[in-house]
Parts: sequence; C-alpha cells; structure tokens
Amino acid sequence: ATSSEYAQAVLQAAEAWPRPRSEDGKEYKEFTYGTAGFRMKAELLPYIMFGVGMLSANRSRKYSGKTIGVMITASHNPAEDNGVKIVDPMGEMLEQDWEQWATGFSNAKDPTQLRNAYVHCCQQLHIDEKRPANIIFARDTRPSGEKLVTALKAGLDAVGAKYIDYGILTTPQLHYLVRATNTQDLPIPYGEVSEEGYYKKLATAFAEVMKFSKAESQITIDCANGVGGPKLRELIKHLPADKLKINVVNDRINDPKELNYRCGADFVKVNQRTPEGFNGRPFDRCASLDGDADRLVYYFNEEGPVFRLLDGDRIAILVAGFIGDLVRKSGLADKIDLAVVQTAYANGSSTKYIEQVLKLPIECTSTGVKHLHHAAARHDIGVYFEANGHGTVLFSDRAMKVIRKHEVQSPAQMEAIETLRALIDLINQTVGDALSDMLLVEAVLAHKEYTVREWLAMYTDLPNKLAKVLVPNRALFTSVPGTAERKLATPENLQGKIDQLVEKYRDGRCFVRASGTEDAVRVYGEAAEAFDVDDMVTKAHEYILNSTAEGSSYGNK
Ligand code: G16
Repeated sequence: ATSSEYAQAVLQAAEAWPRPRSEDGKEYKEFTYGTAGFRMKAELLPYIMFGVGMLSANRSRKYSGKTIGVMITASHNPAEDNGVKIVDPMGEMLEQDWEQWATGFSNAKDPTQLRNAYVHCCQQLHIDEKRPANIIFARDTRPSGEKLVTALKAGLDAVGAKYIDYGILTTPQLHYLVRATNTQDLPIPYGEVSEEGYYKKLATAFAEVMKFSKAESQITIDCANGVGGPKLRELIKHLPADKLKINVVNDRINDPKELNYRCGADFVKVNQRTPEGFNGRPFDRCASLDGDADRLVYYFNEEGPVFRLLDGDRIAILVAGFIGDLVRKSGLADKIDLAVVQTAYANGSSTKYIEQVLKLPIECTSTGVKHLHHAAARHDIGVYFEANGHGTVLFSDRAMKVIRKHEVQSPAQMEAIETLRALIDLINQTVGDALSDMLLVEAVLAHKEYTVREWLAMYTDLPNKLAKVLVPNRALFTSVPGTAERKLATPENLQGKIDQLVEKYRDGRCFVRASGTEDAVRVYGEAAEAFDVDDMVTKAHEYILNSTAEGSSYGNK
C-alpha cells in the first residue's frame, strides 16, 4: 500500500473509534503520554488505542521493521482503569522524543485531524511506509483489555502493520519478548521467543546462581490478584523446588474488583501495612507484586505486630552491595564501574548508606522507570530502583563482554565470576520485573545467609510518609527542570511555603509533584521523628489544597 492508501484507511477506520466526550457532551481535557504511557478510566481508552496502533507501526517502520511492543495495563491502578505503553526494540520504554507524537494522535479531535496528524508524523520523521511494521502486544487481566485490543488492531490494520497477540502476560514478560524477538538472529540472543522461554531463562539462571548456596528459603507472595498470580505459578513449575518454597496468595484473577484491592505492592508501600487477610507469623518472609508484576516490595511483621517494610531502596542496596562484592572478588574492580540510581522518593538513610557504606556513585532522576533506566545505562553496571519497588540492574555490552571473557586466578574468583555471569541472565534487563527481582533478592539473601531481620538491620529508615492529594487540576503542579522533581515551579509560591515548613523539622525533607499515572498530586515527607513527618505532610497537604482553591493568594492561575 502507498502512503495515501494508509492515510485514507485511517480516515475511514477512525470513524468507529471516536474521541470520547463527557456526559455533558464536552471535549475531554488534553490526554498526555505520562509516567508510564496513557492511563485513565478504561472507557476513555479505545480511541487512544487506535492511535497507539498507528504510532507503534511508524516506530517499527522507523527501525526498518524491528518489533515494537504494546502493553495494555494500568498496573497498580484500580480495576476500572486501564492504560497502554509502547515498548522500544531492546525492550525499553518508548524514546521520550516520540511521546509528543503519541500525545498528538490522542488529541486529534476527529478522523480528519487524526489522518492529518499521521501524515504529518510520517513526513516529519521520514517514515517510509513501504517498510514492514511488526508489533507484538499483550494485556493484563483487566476485563476492559479485550475491547482495547480490538481498537489497537483496528489502528494497526489501517496502516498495514503485522502483529502477534500474546494474550495475557505480565508487563515485563512483554518487554522480554520484544527484546528476545529482535535479538534472535544475533550471536547472543536475549532468550527464546516465547513465554515458556522466559520461564526457562529465569529458572536456569536461578539454579546456576544458587549452586553455590545451601539455603532453603520460604516466602509468601501476594500477587495483588493480578496477572502475576498465574504467571508466578507457571514460573514455580520451572524452579528447583529444594532451594525455594513459594506460597502464592492473592491470585484471584476471576473477580476484577479484587485487583490491587487492599493488597499488592502499592497498597503495602503506601499504607505501610500488610495486605488485608495477611496471616503470616512474626518474621515470615513476604513480598507483594503489583497488578502487572513489575513492582516488588518485601516485608515482615515483628512480634507486636510491628510492620517492617523492605522496599525498593532496600532491594537496591542489597543487590548493589552483592554485585559490588562479586565484581571485587572476581578481580574486576578496576575494570567495571557500578552506580546506583534513585528518585526523590528514596529514603534519605538509603542514600547515605549507598554513599558512605557502599561508597558507590549515586544519581537521582525524575520518577518513572524511563528516567532511571537511561541514567543506569550510562554505567557499566547500573542498579536502579524506585522506592515503590520498580527497578532492575543493567549491564552494558562492554561490562558483559568483560565478565564473559575474564580469566580467573583462583577458585574464589571462579565462584564469583560464575555467579555474576548467571546474574546477567537472571535479571530482566529490559525493565523492572517483580518475578525476576524476587529471584534475585532470594539469591542474594541465600548467598549472604540473611534473614529479613538482618536485611532490615543494614540501616534505619528515616520516618516517612507518602500522601495523595486530590486536586481539580494536577497539571497546575509543575516541577523545576533539573531538580528531579524535588522543587515545584508552579503553583507560584507553593514551593516557598514548603521550604519554610521543612526548616522546622530535624532532617526534614518534603516535596510535591503531580502523578503521571493517577489524577492526583503526591506529597512525600521524611524527618528524624515520626510525629514531625505527620505534622509536616498534613501541613503540606493543606498548602496544596489552598494553592488550588479559588481566590488563593498563592496559587491557581
Ligand atoms: C508507574 C511507573 C513508575 C512510577 C509509578 C508512579 O508504575 O512505571 O516508574 O513510579 O508509575 O508514578 P506517578 O507517581 O507518576 O504516578 P506502575 O507500576 O503503575 O506502572
């Protein structure tokens, strides 16, 4: 087909997927490609999906037909939401320069505007429409996913793309498949191009990493009643049963209302409590996944019960410390650099520990895996985790080559290098992956012979609180560029008020930013004393509400 045929097909097919209007017939506000793609109430999405189909085809054509991924999920959000994100050829998030095109397509008012946007995109980006376009896609367990797939296919068909529907998968499995597909003809493919290949890769690497450890661990995993449940059960079938016993809970995927409801990684992290119905004994090792299994947090109860959280910061430190030791023990310390990437949500104590005890370089980026991933990729080995449990480890091509080729001088070096080599396969390097991260944490705990108590004892968190504030328009809250979202530019004067507030508390830190996945503003606070944190976050909450209230002296424009 030629350019004009595709443009014509878009014009016709888009009629079936009109831009939604609210009940009173008004246009919806601008849609944006946010922290992790588009996210909103599922009924608003079909129209957007159609455009995502067109754009992912362009993305594939731009890469001469390399496979692009589309994942349909709203991850930690409630069941009635859904979302979509585009995955680049090596399994990373869509390049940020292209987000504007996604946003542009999603705001075209009618089929003619959408057609024009498509033609404009092809011209500006020099898309050769004669090239092949290959897409793979998957969705989480949300019932709305099926209709969204139909809309996506309509967009793909209109512009002549080829596609494979992988059905229901975790988000990281789709990322894995994109990279596996695009590397299958290379000397070192990422893995077999199938869901089964994913389990085999992880399980084989886990057995390899564990061959030098005697531990027999037990863990209970809360699957947020999402896609992680059935997929974890599949993974378990491939794992060596003598090394790790996994008790799967909250895997009721047949009742959509249960998804992320009072369980899952976000609930546990935000509320700092165990999932509802939790009946673990003191010091039992537990973990929670989120709705699409890309986040992982650990926790346990002390007698009392006192809840103890082992979040993404703790995972980062455990893993970075372990990998640092392996690099040193294998004799590669002067050949490979290792760094940790965090966001402003990282607890101040974790940052201090990385700097002062691990003595590793550290970077702070804006929220969103896409930001952390890029920063981590600038190092030989980059460990990145958000406090909410989203993260992974990246090994540069150079680092992998050095590790593969290294000739060891002693049995101790041999053990270290073999473990390091197996870790490269155990870790899903495309994106944070709760299942892969869980195996990684289990492997490190086994090697170090750590209990959850010993893991927790590495450092003491500063008391902290994360709150959500519902405001009429979160777009009014913008951050100062280059501050990793630690300072607000607007509403005017709000940052000044927060700065004054923070000064009152010992080791106080507080920042406010608009969520990119929920219609809310987030406020994070930490300080030396828990009652100070409560006081500080409560006041910041009030300031935020006042700043958007009508007639406010320091706010709404
Ligand atoms: C997504 C992103 C994460 C981010 C989280 C919250 O997670 O992938 O990087 O930390 O949203 O973002 P925000 O504070 O902007 O709402 P998930 O697990 O929902 O895909």
